[in-house]
Amino acid sequence: MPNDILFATDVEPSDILGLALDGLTASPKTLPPMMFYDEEGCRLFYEITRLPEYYLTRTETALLNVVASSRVVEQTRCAVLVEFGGSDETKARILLDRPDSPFTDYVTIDVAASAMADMQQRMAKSHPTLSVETIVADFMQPLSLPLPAGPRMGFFPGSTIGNMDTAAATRFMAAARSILGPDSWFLLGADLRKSPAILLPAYNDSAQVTAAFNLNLLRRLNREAGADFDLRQFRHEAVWNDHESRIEMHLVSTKDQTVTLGGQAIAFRQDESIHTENSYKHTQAALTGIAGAAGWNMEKYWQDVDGFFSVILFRAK
Ligand code: AVI
Repeated sequence: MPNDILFATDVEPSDILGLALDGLTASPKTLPPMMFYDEEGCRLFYEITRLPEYYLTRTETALLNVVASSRVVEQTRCAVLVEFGGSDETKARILLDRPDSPFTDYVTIDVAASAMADMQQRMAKSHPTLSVETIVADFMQPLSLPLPAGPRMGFFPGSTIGNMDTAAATRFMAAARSILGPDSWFLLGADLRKSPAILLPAYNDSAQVTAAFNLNLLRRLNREAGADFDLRQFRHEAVWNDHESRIEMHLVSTKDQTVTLGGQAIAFRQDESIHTENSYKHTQAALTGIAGAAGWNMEKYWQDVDGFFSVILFRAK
């Protein structure tokens, strides 16, 4: 299942080919969701976040404004904000822009080195007194990273945790706990389980931007891995898997066909799918359960009036 980490724009071409071959020779076929985020994929994802059907971004943004205007963040006395995957600082700015923000340091950890360097330049202009550091690392590993001293708050917005299965989400939260150290806090943004009548359009929008985002994976493989996918012979599909409580994205072959990749022929039957992404939709109890198993206690919980999205503040046990 595609359950690992995202936003790896700086993947080496040889890795792309190897990862794609691993997934496409497996049964059922898969491709890792981190491959979505080449330049065009990042642009399409940004468009997705502005779609009327994709309620996640605007709902989380509204909630973060509520969180920022409460005194809760200051009361943690955290001086260091550590964003996991932070090459787009838009949401962190909601916390950092407060006149009474307690943060003196903003650190981002990601594998996308070039996007983080751009972010650092933007922040240097807008926040000249804030110390901004970028760390190029895979934050799924419980490494000891050179973080500034002082109480730290981890930040993981965007419901990216939903793109991991429970085991991977628990591993991530435990890695964050060990990276941030004792006395740390963690602010998580996560989408919630709800009716498929709301969920399905968010992943199958009428402007077909999500379809373009999904199909762009094949375009990337054609360009970077020498594949010969005919994009007209695959269609985007988003389905709700109630048992697993997740939206699944697939690319479905519209006919029997053979595609070549790295000199290897990959056969597709008509209607056979490549499973490209899972987006888990948890309940509050499931989220606090995952965090609890990884060494975090829930301190405060926010959700919007519709109960669509949650922002949760955790404290290290
Ligand atoms: C990045 N991630 C939280 C998005 C999601 O909603 O799972 C990726 C996405 N896939 C399709 N639309 C958006």
